[in-house]
Amino acid sequence: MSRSEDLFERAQLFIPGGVNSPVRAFKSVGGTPVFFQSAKGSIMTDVDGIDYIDYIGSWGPMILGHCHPPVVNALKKSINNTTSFGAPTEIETDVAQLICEMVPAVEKVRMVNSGTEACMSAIRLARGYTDREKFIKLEGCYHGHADQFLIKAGSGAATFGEPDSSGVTRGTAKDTLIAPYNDLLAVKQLIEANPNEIAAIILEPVAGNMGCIPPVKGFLEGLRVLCDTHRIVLIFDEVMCGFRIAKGGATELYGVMPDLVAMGKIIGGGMPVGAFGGKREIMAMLAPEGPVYQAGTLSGNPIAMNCGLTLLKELNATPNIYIELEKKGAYLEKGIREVFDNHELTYALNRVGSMLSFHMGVTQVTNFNDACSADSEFFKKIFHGVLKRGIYFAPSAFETLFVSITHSYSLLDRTIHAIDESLKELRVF
Ligand code: KE4
Repeated sequence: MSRSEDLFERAQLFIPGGVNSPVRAFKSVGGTPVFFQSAKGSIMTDVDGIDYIDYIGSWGPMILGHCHPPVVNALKKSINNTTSFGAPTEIETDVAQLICEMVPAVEKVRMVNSGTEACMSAIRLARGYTDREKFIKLEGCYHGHADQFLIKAGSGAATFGEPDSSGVTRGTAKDTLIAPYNDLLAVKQLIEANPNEIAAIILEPVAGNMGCIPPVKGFLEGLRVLCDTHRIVLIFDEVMCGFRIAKGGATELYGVMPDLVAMGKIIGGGMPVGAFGGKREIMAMLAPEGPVYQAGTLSGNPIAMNCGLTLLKELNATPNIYIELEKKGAYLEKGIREVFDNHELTYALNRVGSMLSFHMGVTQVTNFNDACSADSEFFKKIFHGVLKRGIYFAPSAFETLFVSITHSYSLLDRTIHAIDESLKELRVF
């Protein structure tokens, strides 16, 4: 028995499902989750001392690789002052100012401790600003585990949402309206069916939680027009794609300005950090300035801020990082396409910069339904085929692969080769 199997058995005695976040449990791919003990750059080492090329990167934060030396040094230095004051510090303003400089839509920003907190606070703020209760979510986008996001559409896009998790009340679900991703007409119909009742539209401008799905041409622009026409707050959830697809995120890449942006992951570099920010007049509604309450004991934690400031400063000062990420993402995409084509497979591969995913058995994935119709059984076989060859993909067909700046071309070649070898092995049986 491997140490991971041992540790998983023990973990299940004390932690629900043996994990502190469901996706880690390998439920959708089967098998025992790998337990890790260390990581450096793009390599993670499991508890049996086996190395893996890591494409999760802690679900996005490790854009400059694990244990990036400047980040480690910043943490070592800051830990000697305290782990938390629970009082204002200069570094919080340094981080806030840098985010405002980097992200075009952000004029003011509030730090929180997770992407969930960032998204749920942004919705509350939009409701307070517009004095409206409903909001539109795009099917397949994930905004964290706050009740109002754990909703799926009833039959047809015009009905109210239904709870997608037990424990979420119908009272909560009725205010969450759902439309298919990339379907501007469905969003327009929801707005017309709920005149003057919708506070916000929230979406991942580049979806990463149903595999990677970019916005189709005109989709983001169309949402902007609808929000301007109907005084609806447009919220970009950039917890995953922020600071990754471009220094200024989706606004820089697609030229569409949201009213609020939810952020997370990269700004903490692996430490628990989230943030939400946007137009000054909307952010002015937030306590203690305005009537919308939001708080957090560890928000703006100085250790996490040191990590985030060090990372963001480097991203801000080194535009070549994004050129490099694009090149490496394109290299990996090309290699995977060549392997799939050589094996005469049907697949859809989506990529935006260093975020990419592939779905088997389908030719295009532009929304959640497309993603659901893919062959997830085939994905599972590829996942385990590469895992045993030392490549660690996200343990779900509904996630995204992240390339970091530390993925060398030889590691990318090893990844492409592992996929090819896995497919050859599958053909034999
Ligand atoms: P957290 O609360 O997990 O920090 O962030 C929630 C969140 C919000 N918005 C987007 C676009 C996100 O991708 C996430 C979290 N992403 C998942 C990965 N798909 C986190 C992994 C997990 O749940 O363990």
